Amino acid sequence: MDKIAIISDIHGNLEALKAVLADMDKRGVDKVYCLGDILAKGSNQQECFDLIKDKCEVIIMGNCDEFFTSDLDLSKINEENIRRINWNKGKINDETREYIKHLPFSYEFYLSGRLVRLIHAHPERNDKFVGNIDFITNYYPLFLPSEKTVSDKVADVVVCGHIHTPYSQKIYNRFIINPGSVGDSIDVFRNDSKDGNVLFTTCANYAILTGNIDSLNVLDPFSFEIVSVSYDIDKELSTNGDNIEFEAYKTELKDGQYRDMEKIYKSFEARNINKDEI
Ligand SMILES: [Mn+2]
Repeated sequence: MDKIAIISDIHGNLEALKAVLADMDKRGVDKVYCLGDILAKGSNQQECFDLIKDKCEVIIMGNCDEFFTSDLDLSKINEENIRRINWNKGKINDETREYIKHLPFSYEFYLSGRLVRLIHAHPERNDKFVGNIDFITNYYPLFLPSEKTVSDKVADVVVCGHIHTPYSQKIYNRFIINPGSVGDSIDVFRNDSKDGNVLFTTCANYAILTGNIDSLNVLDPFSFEIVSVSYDIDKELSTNGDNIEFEAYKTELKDGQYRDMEKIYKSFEARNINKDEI
């Protein structure tokens, strides 16, 4: 059987990336695929890209990869955001920028009779947020094809990242698998009286899918796992002296707390989730 590791949302965190690559070596992984968001947030974006280009057979484009390699009209953007954009844009060289610009939106393959589709966030947009805070009816569209997907088939397994929290969901005889984030793991549901150990949140996460690649036999065995690996967060932060958003980045890495919870709370409202009941 084939073992495919799937990584996502590395966000310039080299220590976390090295930790997951070392872990998958120990587990005898055959291939590594990447769901994107190599760029943004951390200082070591070029180094992460170099390693990922070397190790990954498939890389698709994340929303941050697209944003920070595109030609932006800065005239309507405020000064603070222009500084942030320029800092991130300066983290990779021209050759890398060209390469990332041409990454595909999605990728598909068969594994033990299942059509597996890789997308960064959603089949229509790489920045649309669907995840573990959604009701069951929000999940089905993740399986549907779009003009941007490779085929027009409904997927049996969708592997998507973007939300930075690992989860899996089985509905309508289909699986959603979210490997979480390698370099910027967070949990948006937080409550001091209910939270488990924060070190469970701040580990680097990735997924392994096991089955027979290219097999159309639905009776072939299929499994997946989500793997959490610790890494040296302080060492990574010690290489982020130039980070334009160091404090926000540090909070995410050390506390697993997203930097802009107001944005999350707005999305809770849109989903009729009362944040005071969490
Ligand atoms: Mn993303």
